[in-house]
Amino acid sequence: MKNVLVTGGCGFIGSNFVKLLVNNNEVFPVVLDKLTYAGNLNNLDHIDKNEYIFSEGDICDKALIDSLFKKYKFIAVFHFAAESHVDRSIDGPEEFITSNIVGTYNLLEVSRRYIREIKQDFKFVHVSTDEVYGDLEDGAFFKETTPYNPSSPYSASKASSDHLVRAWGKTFGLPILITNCSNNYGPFQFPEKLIPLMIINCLNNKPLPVYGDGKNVRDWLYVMDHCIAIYKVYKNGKIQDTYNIGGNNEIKNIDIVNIICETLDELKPLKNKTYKNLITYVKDRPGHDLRYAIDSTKIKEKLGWTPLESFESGIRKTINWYIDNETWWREIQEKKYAQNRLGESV
Ligand code: NAD
Ligand code: TDX
Repeated sequence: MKNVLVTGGCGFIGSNFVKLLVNNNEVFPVVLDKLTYAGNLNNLDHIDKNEYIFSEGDICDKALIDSLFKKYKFIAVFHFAAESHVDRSIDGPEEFITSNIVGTYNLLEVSRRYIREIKQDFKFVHVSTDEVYGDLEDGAFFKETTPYNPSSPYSASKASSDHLVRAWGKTFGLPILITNCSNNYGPFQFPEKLIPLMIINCLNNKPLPVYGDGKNVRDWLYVMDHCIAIYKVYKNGKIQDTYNIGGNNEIKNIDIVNIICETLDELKPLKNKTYKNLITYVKDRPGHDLRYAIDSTKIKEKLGWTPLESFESGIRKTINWYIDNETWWREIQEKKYAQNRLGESV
């Protein structure tokens, strides 16, 4: 089997994607991950250790990337590695500039030199976000042609990386593909993000911090549906093209929190009260985009992708996963992140 490089394969989406590759059994994943606070080797525990190779390292380390390319002769790169949390990018943007922009540049440079020498089929799949398009007015949807208008240091760094990837495609003929996806949720998501943070705070009987008035809208997609879409783009996407991926699930933050509370009221009932009593409105996130919504027509029509999971089934699966995997998140709480507020500073 031919090898592919999966950067950030110990993170939330990357580890779900490694699982998909192993199930598909068409290419062999080599995971490169720096194991930042968000990277967790436990995320790969449920996968047979013979089915992937793990290399600890930084995408900013060009010599390391070069040696991995020489050793494993990759036919593709799936580039997930990034600093991924908007709140942390407000507290400290530097890592976002380094990993998301410089790291992507390094991967592109090694890739282009490598294909010039090796002359084999190769694809560079860059995993990006709908946040590059910025705030969206009511009734509109992000299309692949929507101009970039990022609001946070995180989304600006992802926008920069997208521009670099496109430039390497146009100028050097690197066979690139870009995906821009909406908010993911599901197993192994680090509990700094809205959905796992709210589930775990409920389970710990802690306040549920809703930013601003809770009316900000995100378009939610179950993580495995995102992974399946990326794989379809890899297999059948048109080289140099971009594909938007979304769940067609526009939901206000406060409605998400209410759904989580109601589901937990049923699955883990409290005596004579509801989890909704824990809801607490807090100061808004600086630069908080009001609405995101994706138009996924292109990937649906050109590649026949459609999400398998409804929000109702996906959120129930996710809540059950966090109930069943307390050891996973307790270890994170004890060693890495105690779920305190981030990203308030301006
Ligand atoms: P995550 O924070 O859970 O995981 C990121 C992983 O990248 C971690 O394992 C971390 O250790 C690794 N990493 C970070 N910097 C690195 C470096 N310099 N070198 C090597 N490894 C490094 O993030 P996620 O939510 O899984 O997101 C993965 C990708 O998908 C990101 O590029 C993100 O922008 C994109 N994306 C995320 C979402 C979402 O809703 N989570 C939506 C669309 C796109
Ligand atoms: O405690 C919270 N309270 C709250 O109201 C947190 C953590 C978030 N929020 C709000 C802010 C957002 O409107 O919930 C919404 C979702 O927030 P996050 O989970 O932090 O995600 P978001 O900022 O939308 O970005 C996510 O989706 C796009 C990922 O973190 C990105 O990596 C991805 O690109």
